[in-house]
Formats: sequence, structure tokens, C-alpha cells
Amino acid sequence: MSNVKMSNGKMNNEYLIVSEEVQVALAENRPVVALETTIISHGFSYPDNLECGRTCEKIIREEGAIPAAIGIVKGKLKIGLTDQELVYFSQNKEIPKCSRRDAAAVIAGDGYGAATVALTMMAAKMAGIQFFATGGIGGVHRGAQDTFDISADLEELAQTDVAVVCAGAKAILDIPLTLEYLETAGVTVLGFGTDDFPAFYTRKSGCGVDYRTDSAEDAARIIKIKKNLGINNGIIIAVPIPQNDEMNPIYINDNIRRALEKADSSGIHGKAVTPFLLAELHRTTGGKSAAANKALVYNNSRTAAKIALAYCKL
Ligand code: PSU
Ligand code: MN
Repeated sequence: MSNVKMSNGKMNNEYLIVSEEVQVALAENRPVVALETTIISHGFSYPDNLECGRTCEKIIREEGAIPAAIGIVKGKLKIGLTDQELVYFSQNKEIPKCSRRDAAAVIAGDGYGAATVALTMMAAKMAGIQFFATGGIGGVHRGAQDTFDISADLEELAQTDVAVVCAGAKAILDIPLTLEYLETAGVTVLGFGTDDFPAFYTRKSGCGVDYRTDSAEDAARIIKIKKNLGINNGIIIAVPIPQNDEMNPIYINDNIRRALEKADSSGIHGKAVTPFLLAELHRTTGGKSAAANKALVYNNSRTAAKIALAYCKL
């Protein structure tokens, strides 16, 4: 693939399609926020997932930014999905979950692929999108010393210059080890209105963040300085789930423990682990974890749009 660069608004090539709206916004230095499709195809069930995708887009627009959902569509890496495509991703669980390593093979097969955090970052970077809102990043799994299960999201953060706005990492992961990994990879972790790294369903993990920022403007400034310095890996803006939507830590951690045990006894491994655990939690909590998950993704979408807007004004 030839280098994908903005030149006279033309950035598409054989393998990459950027929607007209996103191309124009980028050319005019207007804020664009990327969204992933794994959360749609594998993070929630239908129709929750469609509601989630559509609401994220609506929130981003309300804040004055342009949403760009990313996925592989008929053998092309597509940036800025149509509503019809969003519906397709939400109704087809058999669309494979695709990370960086899957992209070329899925494109070669002319198929569809749901982009993880890693692939969404990679594609966003190709198109020149600097901000990405999601739920939680993948990380070092509990027991990784035996399974080697460390999300490719962390490697992507180590090498791809996109700001990822998330609610920390799910407590299904080993959060202290995830933070250690990010430290080694040189990834700045910014707490947004918090000194404590958020644990997805709950506001605190008990692990500190490197730096705290309390406004979109301050976060944007840090991202700008990082860029100007030529520090070209990822950065995490960790936003706690809103207080009213936070789950009871004892309750959710108990459910997580049982879901992990079930994954283990059912022999679930590899990329099936995260979707399995999420679905299991949504089931055992009677939808409470899905509601919390939606609330935090909406909050992250709003925050990402605000930071992107502030960034464009710098
Ligand atoms: N966080 C969520 N829902 C999700 C995921 C994360 O709230 O569906 C997805 C993201 O796409 C992330 C992926 O990139 O799980 C991580 O998968 P793994 O642990 O296999 O790397
Ligand atoms: Mn994994």
C-alpha cells in the first residue's frame, strides 16, 4: 500500500476508504473522533450494540466533532462508516474480531472485520485522525505469566500516535501489570479528573496515574506538546465512569471472578477471552454491566470530542 497522505483531499487507495465527511473535516482542521467496531460486533448484543454505536456518534456530533467509526468492509479498511454499515456490524456477530495482525489477511479475503482498539488506532493514524474514544483498552490478562495473554492494544499504544480516551482497563485484567507494561512502552497515562487509574465499571483501581488533568484544554495541550516533541507513540486519557453509573466494586468483582473461572474451565483462550467475559458479565449481572459499559463509552465519546475540539483551537 502506498503511503496514505492527505493530498488535495484525496487519501483513498486500493485498500483504504475514508468517507467524504471525514476527509473534508480533516482537511479543514476540524475535530474528528475515531470509534471501534469490535465493541459493536463483540462487546454488546443486538440491539444494545447498535444503540451504543449510534449514541456515541450523536454525542460526538453534539459536541461539534465528526465521528469516524472504523472497520473492514468488503475487503477495505473503511474510516467513517455509514449508518447502514453500523447496522450490519451490529447484526453480525460472526464478523471476525480483527487486530493489526488480521488486517491484511481479512482484506485479501474481501471480507468484513470488526476493528479492535489496536486496529482502530492503526487505521486512524493512516487517515490522520488523532483522537479515538472507546470503552476500555485491552491489557495484560490475569495469569499472563502462564498464558502470555497480553493484548495487542498495548503494543499498538507503544508505536502508534493516537490519543485513546478510555475508562481505564477492565478489572478482568491485571491492572498493575498493564500499567507496568505501558510504562515500559513509554505510554503516558493521563488521569482525566482523577489521580487513580479507573477500572472500567468502577472509578478507581487503587493504582495511580502518572499525571492528572482536569480540563479538555490541558489534555489537548499535553497531546500537542507530545506531538511537537516528535514523541510518536500513543497516549491514554483515562476517564472514570460517571459517579451515578459506577457499579458496586464488590458486586462486579465477584461477578468477574466467576466469569474468569468459567472462561478457564470452558477452555476459552486467545481473542475469544474478552468477548466471552463481557458477555458473561452482561448475563450474570442481568444487564447492569452492559448499562454501565454504555454509560462510560458515552462519557468517553463526549470527553474525546471536547479534547479534539480544544486541540484544533491550539
Ligand atoms: N473494551 C470494551 N469492550 C470491548 C473491548 C474493549 O469495553 O469490546 C474490545 C476492544 O476492541 C479491545 C479488545 O481492543 O476488546 C481487546 O481484546 P484482546 O483482549 O483480545 O486484545
Ligand atoms: Mn488476548
